[in-house]
Amino acid sequence: MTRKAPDEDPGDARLRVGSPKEFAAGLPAVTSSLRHAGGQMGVRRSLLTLLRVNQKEGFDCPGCAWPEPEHPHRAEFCENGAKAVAEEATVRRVTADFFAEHTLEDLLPRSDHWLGQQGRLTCPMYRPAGSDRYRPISWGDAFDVVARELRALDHPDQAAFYTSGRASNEAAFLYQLFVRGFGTNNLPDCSNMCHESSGSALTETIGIGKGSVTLEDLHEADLILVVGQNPGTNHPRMLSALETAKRRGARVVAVNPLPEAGLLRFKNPQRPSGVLGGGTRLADQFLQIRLGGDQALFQAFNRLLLEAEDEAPGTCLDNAFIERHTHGFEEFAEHARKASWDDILAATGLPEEEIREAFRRVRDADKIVVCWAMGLTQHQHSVPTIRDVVNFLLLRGNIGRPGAGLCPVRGHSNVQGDRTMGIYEKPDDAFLDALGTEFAFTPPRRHGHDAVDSIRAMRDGDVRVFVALGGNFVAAAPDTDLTEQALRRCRLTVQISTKLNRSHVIAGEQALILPCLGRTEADLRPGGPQLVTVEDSMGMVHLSRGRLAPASEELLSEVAIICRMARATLGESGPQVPWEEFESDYDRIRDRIERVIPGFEDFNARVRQPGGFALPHPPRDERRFTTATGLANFTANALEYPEVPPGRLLLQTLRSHDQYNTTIYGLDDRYRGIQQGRRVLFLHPEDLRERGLAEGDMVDIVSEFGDCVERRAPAFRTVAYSTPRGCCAAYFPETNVLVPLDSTAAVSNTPTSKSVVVRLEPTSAGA
Ligand SMILES: Nc1nc2c(c(=O)[nH]1)N[C@H]1C(S)=C(S)[C@@H](COP(=O)(O)OP(=O)(O)OC[C@H]3O[C@@H](n4cnc5c(=O)[nH]c(N)nc54)[C@H](O)[C@@H]3O)O[C@H]1N2
Ligand SMILES: Nc1nc2c(c(=O)[nH]1)N[C@H]1C(S)=C(S)[C@@H](COP(=O)(O)OP(=O)(O)OC[C@H]3O[C@@H](n4cnc5c(=O)[nH]c(N)nc54)[C@H](O)[C@@H]3O)O[C@H]1N2
Ligand SMILES: [Mo]
Repeated sequence: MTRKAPDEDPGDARLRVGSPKEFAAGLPAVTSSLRHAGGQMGVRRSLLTLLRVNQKEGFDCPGCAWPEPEHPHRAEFCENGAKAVAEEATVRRVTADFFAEHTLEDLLPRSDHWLGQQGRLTCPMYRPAGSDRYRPISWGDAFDVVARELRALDHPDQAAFYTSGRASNEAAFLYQLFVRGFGTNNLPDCSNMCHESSGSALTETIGIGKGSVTLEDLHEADLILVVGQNPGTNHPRMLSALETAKRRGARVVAVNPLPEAGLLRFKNPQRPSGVLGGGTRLADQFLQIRLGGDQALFQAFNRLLLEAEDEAPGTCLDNAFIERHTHGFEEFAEHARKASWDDILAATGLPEEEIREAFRRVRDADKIVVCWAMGLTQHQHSVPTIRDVVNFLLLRGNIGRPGAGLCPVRGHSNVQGDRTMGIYEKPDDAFLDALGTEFAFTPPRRHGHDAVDSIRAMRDGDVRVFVALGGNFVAAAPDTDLTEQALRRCRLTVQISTKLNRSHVIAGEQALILPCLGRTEADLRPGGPQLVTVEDSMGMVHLSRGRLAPASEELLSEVAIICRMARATLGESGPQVPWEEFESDYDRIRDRIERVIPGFEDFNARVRQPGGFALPHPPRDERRFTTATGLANFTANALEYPEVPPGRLLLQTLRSHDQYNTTIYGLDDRYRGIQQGRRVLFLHPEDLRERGLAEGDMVDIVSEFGDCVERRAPAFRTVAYSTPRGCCAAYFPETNVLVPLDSTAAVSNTPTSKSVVVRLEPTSAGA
């Protein structure tokens, strides 16, 4: 299958390539955020809105899930957050007139950037079967369409209900209650494509699928490993935490195929010296690892730790911890001692001396934190890789101790909270029992479809109705052509959204757009202004309250949409739920969350305390491990790394500095030196030369998966870049067309977006 480049990639003709930056943030970031915000909202509205981000009386930043410091600066936002806020608080509007003017056919070739730039959705819209465009529909009629189609299914498992990680705890809780009341566990979410590998590995080994550190732990660490993560772009506020840790003497080691700007040096825009001075050097060592080489690196560390202990018993490992709190050490150790240096060097592509130097830092450190994101989670062997990270920390008792632990850095601002609320296709019995008891119904037990399985089920005609609470499923999912066909086969697709995106354009036979309030907006109900809650990456739950006037009078909150959809669909049947009461007073929802989900005792009162409250985390709080063995599990994992046939490259699909997932803010990637274009392929200069290519040549990227399907992303401009030989990079979602649906991580079923085997072909003229 070949995908044409969209007509509408405005700047690519104007693409400019400069040199990459060594430091992140500082003055350019501040001016860039204000310029972007000013363009979307005007200067006055920008300043008033941005000043409320992450303040006590304000809203939770929709940018990412990084936690707030205890005493936020007056302006606790970063470039990333400022852009996310501006994108939502924009004054541009998509009205019914817009849809009257544009058929779906018209919208199809538009780029994601163009679609997003049209502004906020303002009224419910319906595309009836056979029509070429959306037309306005009343809310009541829209809910009747949903109810009619859901009830017409032969079985509740013929519907799937997606969630993106911005939904509040309250919306997420009611959504899964509605879905289970309807009778299915088909609750795929963005996490399936994101940190699912972390959740899988951590649940098996430490008994809870969440990281084990607080912000304070990071500040107190002796050594922080930042692995497979680009915080300068994706979690800029994390750089402040790294800076604090460094000021207190911590060392930082960055492990990444790319020398990402923020990892090397940081200028803190919230400190005068940061804006003007040379900034703080962040990474003490940079390991430029091959894609997918991280399991080998941690196996090397583990072997070296065991050898150091053999040489001087009692000096390296935390034997008391191992004895008392862990299971499986002997078997693990026997396996780990056999890790072969040949394999380690081949997999990592690193000189042995660099690994040994990093190991010396490990040895010298008492308290170690490992932070990671998509560079670890989106490979075939991601789950064993993260298990080996756990082994590494267990060896020295670095879990459940101040200044040390596991830090999977989450993406969407409430993705962790949504999971806590039960957005999960494989719920456990304890949760379902509590939910069923509280609402007097029998929840379905059969596990449901995750994101990849939902696509397969739609493709095969087994899922006929697709509902999305936020997100942009068609653009975020792998194998774009196949996913598009799958969605088009549905009887009905429903998108609950703030902004126009591709998932509105690639729709089922019938389609609904249900526009909702965003985080920044006041949610005024007859009972007064409503607050919602979210959980950050470190398990802190806190309030979020929007203040802006809604983008349109017709918008409903996510909570209201779910309550009305549930009432229309379920009628008097199913769970006993006071949907109307919930819709008018969110405190009542929180009362029930408290009764169903452990850790939310006295929810309404505690969440109103400054800073909110921390959810319990047994390994962190009391070194208690609720695994099958009742202990933290060491695991023996065979070493894996991607195999690349001769002449082929391994492609990672990543984010530019000017996007939020599928939302494209602009066409620059400042830190990597790219301006005015996104169809670029970063690769090693030798890999260019070997193919007889020069920098700037146009190539098609062709993915090779051995299933006879041609997956081609045409017309990318080559950029010579600092990356290991054989490892290249290009932006998501333009390259999702290359990620095969069946190429997923073992156990977690996460698409392997960071290791796609590709070949390059010269772009033929006229393509
Ligand atoms: N501005 C902005 N902020 C965001 C987002 C956004 O799109 N824009 N998205 C949010 C979301 S949902 C998420 S999940 C996070 C994502 O945050 P990240 O995980 O930082 O995002 P990616 O751009 O996918 O970057 C992956 C990083 O891992 C490196 N990497 C890739 N493969 C490997 C590997 O095999 N080994 C190692 N060691 N490194 C590797 C890449 O070079 C890159 O630096 O950010 C969140 N925050
Ligand atoms: N190739 C490749 N694919 C990837 C990745 C990758 O690294 N490479 N990363 C994966 C990851 S980590 C993730 S998390 C997924 C992201 O997948 P998604 O979460 O599905 O995608 P987003 O682009 O974040 O969704 C943006 C849309 O959400 C809607 N929205 C924004 N705010 C709100 C709100 O408050 N309420 C509602 N109801 N809607 C809102 C807007 O309409 C907007 O267009 O993509 C995955 N896909
Ligand atoms: Mo994510």
